[in-house]
Amino acid sequence: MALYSREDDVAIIAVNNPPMNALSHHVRKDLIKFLKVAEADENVTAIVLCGDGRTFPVGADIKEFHKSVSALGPTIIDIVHALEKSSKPTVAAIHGSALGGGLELALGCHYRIAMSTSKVGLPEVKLGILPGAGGTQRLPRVIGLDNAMKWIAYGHHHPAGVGASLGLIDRIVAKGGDIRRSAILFARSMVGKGLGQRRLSNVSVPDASKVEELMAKHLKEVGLRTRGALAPVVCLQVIKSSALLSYKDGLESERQGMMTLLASSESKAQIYSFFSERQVSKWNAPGIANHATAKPMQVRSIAVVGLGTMGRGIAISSLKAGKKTYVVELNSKALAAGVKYIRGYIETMKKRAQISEEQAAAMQSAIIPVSSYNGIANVDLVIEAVFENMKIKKEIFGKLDKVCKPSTILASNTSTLDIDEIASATKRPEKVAGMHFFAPAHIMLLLENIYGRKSSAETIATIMDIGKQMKKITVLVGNCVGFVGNRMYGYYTTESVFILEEAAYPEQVDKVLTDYGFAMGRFQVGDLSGNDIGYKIRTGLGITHKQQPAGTPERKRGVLRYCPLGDFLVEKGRLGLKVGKGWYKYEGSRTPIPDPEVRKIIDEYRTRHHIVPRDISSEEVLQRMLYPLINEGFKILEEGIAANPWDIDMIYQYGYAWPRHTGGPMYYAFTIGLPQVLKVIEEHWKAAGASEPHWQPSTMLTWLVENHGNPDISQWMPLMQKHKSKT
Ligand code: 3H9
Repeated sequence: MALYSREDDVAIIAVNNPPMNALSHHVRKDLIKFLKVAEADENVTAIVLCGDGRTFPVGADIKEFHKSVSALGPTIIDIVHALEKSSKPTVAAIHGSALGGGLELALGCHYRIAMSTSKVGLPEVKLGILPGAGGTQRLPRVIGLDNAMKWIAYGHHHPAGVGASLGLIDRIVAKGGDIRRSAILFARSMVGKGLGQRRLSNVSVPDASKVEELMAKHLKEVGLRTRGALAPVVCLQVIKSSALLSYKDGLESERQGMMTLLASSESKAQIYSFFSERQVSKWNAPGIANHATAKPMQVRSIAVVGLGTMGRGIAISSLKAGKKTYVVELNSKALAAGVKYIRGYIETMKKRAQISEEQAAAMQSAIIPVSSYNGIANVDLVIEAVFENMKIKKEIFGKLDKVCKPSTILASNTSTLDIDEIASATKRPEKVAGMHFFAPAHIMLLLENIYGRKSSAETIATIMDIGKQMKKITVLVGNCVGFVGNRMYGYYTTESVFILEEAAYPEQVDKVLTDYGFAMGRFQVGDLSGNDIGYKIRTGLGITHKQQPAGTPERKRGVLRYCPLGDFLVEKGRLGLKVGKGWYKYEGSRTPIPDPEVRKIIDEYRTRHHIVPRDISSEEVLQRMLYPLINEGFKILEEGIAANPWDIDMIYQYGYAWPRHTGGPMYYAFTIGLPQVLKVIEEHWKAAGASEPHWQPSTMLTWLVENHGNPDISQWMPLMQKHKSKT
């Protein structure tokens, strides 16, 4: 709802719809009603619009999208026009955030004043839509076309001060000031001053003459950054109308753009992503604990064991979260190098104004270098980040268990190894868990937390809480080889080399993936992270080409199909970007260049095995890359390793750069339709049989299709649970 009050001659209309003052249908009804009251009241000379509680409205109610209620009048644009039309000065008093429809309301007001700490922006593009309450036509009239294109096509939130420098905010109220009081005084001071030029629909776009040049510039930039997404492009096209058409016609173009985008699968995927991102914090470890019942332990200090690339990034994340951070290396040279890197990184953040001088100083003084495990006996949480070797990890956990106080939680940053086995090296398995960071750990937003069979509720709640304090998208999963992310990714890489064998070169596969929306294709990613990583894992499994006794068929490992092309590459020293050659060659930059030598390796291999390369469609490449991963995702859900499909999708968006506008692997499967996905998986399974188990259809996927067709993604788990409880 909204609240109406009077302070002498000034009417105050306050949106009161916790937690974020979204402009739900009932709020919109109140706003129109109270604007009429204020307009009709002779004793009112000016009107202040504000938000109660945490914030100014942060936009339309996203929960109403794709439901009929969002279209129910009055709409936000009706309120924008009522505010603009008012004969009395209307003033938006902004605190917290004025975003989306919230900022559009403020753009309807004649004046805007804001707390210095507040943020403003039109982030609709991140929901796959555009500012649909006049924002595309009104913002360029205030801050110019160039700035409006940037703001709207990227959807960033901007400090109010930046808004003030562009003329969007008329007055800034310093931190600690009273925004409502300031707005009342400001509104009163504007009474009697003409409102003509304050009504944005009367104003023209200042840099309209540069429209074509600016369009070309922004289309190019947007194309590079938001690969394959429709909304940024439609946003730019609609903003262009503000320079070329009348306000009224521009609004019509905005309306049409909005209809197109709302109907797109992209907006549905983005809105799903918005809520999924928030849903993952409502974690559940069935039979152990959930977010609502478990209490985290207070963590004041964290020790990071191992200062390689991962350890350094984890230590920086810990320092950023304000923790006293013990950095541990037994070798003094490695310790010095790690500490030097971390200290240097903090200074760089300070230079780039990413942190203040005080924050930098606090972070520097919170670093405690340690060269023995005894030095971390009293820390609250240890995160081990040495290399991926079970024997070494168990040794370290055994030692940590002996020296650390009984309440210390011991976590491993393993990306694949069995957490229960690591925990078995200690006498405190209830205090052991996995915290799988993604490289570089201080930049990547994903944290995949793993609970073991014996992890306690408090341990799980604590690692989830630490993830939140580190400002990570923190997803809780169960224990299995590779957990969720890497277990699924394994089949993505397996299938990619089978495609090379049969039909394509690396650059052809990668192009299909980047056209789909990935920032990089699978082979470019391999080169970037180092092809030796996968080779080491395969060596651990005893399956590389070199390890086989003479006479072993090159394309088989036991009953399983195998492709040794990745082994050949590493054995020829093509480790990836770090040595200037891998699946591609690199000539002094990170740009991958298709390499005739790689083609030669593939061609010779094909000839040896009498494989005649065939034409392969982009559709087939995409299906073969993504469907095994999706199939494995269903197996993961079936086993309860992930509690919900959106947990998997968030892992993929934030850990593996899955394009957000398609939602993630599980949501993408829903968009395609589960029956269609299953059909393709079954065809491959029929053709490949037991030699390619990643094509064996998941029981859950099959059951859902046979019994429910393509049920809404929110229903997958409830339907399965119902089914399981009956059987
Ligand atoms: C729009 O305005 C379209 C218009 O152009 C015109 C249309 C015609 N609606 O994020 P938090 C919920 S599109 C419904 O955890 P924070 C959120 O789900 C909109 N619910 O807090 C969560 O619920 P729960 C354009 C919303 O402090 C709770 O509030 N605006 C909305 O980390 C707390 O949220 C945007 O895209 C909403 N609009 O971050 C801004 N917003 O507790 C969307 C939040 O059940 N909002 N909720 O999980 C945000 O980006 C963040 O909420 C914000 C605060 C940065 C403001």
